[in-house]
Amino acid sequence: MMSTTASAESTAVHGGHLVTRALRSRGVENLFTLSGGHLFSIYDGCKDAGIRIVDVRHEQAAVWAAEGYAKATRRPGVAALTAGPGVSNGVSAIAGAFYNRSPVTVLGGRAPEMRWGSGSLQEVDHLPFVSPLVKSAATVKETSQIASATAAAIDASLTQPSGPAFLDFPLDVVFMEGVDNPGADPGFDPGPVANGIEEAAALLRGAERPAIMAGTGLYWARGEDELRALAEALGAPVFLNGMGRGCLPADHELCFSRARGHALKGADVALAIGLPLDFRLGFGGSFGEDTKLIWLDVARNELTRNRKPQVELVGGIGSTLAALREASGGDPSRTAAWIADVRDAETLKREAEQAELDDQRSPLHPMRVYKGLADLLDRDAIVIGDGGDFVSYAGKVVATYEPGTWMDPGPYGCLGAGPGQAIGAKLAHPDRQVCLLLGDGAFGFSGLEFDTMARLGIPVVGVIGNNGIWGLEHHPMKFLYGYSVAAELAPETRYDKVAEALGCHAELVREPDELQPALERAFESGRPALVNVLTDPEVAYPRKANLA
Ligand SMILES: Cc1ncc(C[n+]2csc(CCOP(=O)(O)OP(=O)(O)O)c2C)c(N)n1
Ligand SMILES: [Mg+2]
Repeated sequence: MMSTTASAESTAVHGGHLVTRALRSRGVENLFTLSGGHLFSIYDGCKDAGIRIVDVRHEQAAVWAAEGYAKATRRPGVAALTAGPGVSNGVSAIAGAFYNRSPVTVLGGRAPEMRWGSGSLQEVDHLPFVSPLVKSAATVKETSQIASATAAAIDASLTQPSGPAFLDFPLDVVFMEGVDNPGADPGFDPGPVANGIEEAAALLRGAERPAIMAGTGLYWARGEDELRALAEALGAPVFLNGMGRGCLPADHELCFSRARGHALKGADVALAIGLPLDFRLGFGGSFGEDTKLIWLDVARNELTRNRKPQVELVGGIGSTLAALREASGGDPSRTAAWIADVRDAETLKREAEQAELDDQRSPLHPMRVYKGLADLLDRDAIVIGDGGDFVSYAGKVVATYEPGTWMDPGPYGCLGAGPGQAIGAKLAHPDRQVCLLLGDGAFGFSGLEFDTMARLGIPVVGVIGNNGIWGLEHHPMKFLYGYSVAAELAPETRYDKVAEALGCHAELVREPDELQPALERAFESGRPALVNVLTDPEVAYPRKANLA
């Protein structure tokens, strides 16, 4: 036996060990996967390296679990998918991670290189169909390159702007022996201060009605402290979306949500941080026509063509926010009247919500469910949304207090992301509450992951808003055509019994008064749990646009 790491690393080992050597070097503790023979040597490497194998029931859930882990920690999430259908099953989740900039590394099995083109089982070249959805994609053709290529893929996923990376290993290459090492972990690079600080600071200095809108890129860039300092120095109201939620606590005096439309339209200068000007911002039209827009991100984004910013800042987000604070001086009391105006708009909207939160109807109003949950969730609870209208309501009223504690599918909008993300988040933070909000339609995609939770002892608490329809499609179609097709589900389906059969704690809630005790029992059970709440199909989330 070799006794030192250095000598061990110059000994030939099989490719699976080289993969896990790279994973260890980057602090990876979990491998999310679904079995396939192409992956056996990697599993053998995990066994020796002490990396936990988390085996799920569908490959997309493996990638979503890796993403949930990454979102909860800002560390790399890693999934291993078997050749062919394993990889193609993971594609929707890879696409989601791409639009969420989630640092996920997907390792693929692959038919053997020595027989390539002879018609091996599951022989398909994955690179053409994953390449548009990842930051880097490659096939490792030499055993002696496995550790360095794996480490490079993880490093690429974490480099700002972060995002998924893909690497596949031909069966023969990953089962054979070789010598290779991952090299040093480059660590987090916050990036340089952007050019254009003076121009942007001059706008902010002169602003009477500044506003800040920050998104997912702020979170990945670890910019929350600098955001807070700048907002406080400017006296600017802050709005957050995507993974930006929680980067300023919901109860901070400058954190607003309901007044977003009012404040972004009324702002004379707006600072957009770490978000593309996509449909979530009305393609740039969420800001007023006369609002001067400063746009900051770690890389250029082609969606600035939707609305040309007055100043485009491209650089490290934290460092640039710090430089902006220094250069714009700022006197927060200057904006007191503006803040009071935004506060009024916020309060009005919150008052208008109260009747729905208190609604005592049965089946329940979705808002009533969130009122019940708000009383039970800890400040650092991780809340994950997966569904249509039920989750839109959650996005509106669930308060987020810490970075990395709100997750949804993101702009790619793929239903089914929730259970996997919840598994990854709970493994990352076993001591925190992880609450998974599910539409009944959404449950169908990944509901079998409640088996994974039960089998592996991952106590996520799921809450279904069960309205018996694909609500977000049913209501708009009815509005457009006067009827709806393909948007009906069976009413009152006992998804709780499904979860119970899989080994989870389960509850059915029909009446508002049953909600609180059922939620309490679910959290106290210490087991994965599913609370199936019957909700009113007549309630339609009031939305302006559905598809664009
Ligand atoms: C993979 C995928 N398929 C289809 C859609 C389109 N879609 C968006 S929301 C929605 C309805 C969701 O229904 P449910 O989960 O029951 O939530 P509800 O709207 O009823 O609250 C559908 C089908 C999607 N976003 N993702
Ligand atoms: Mg539904």
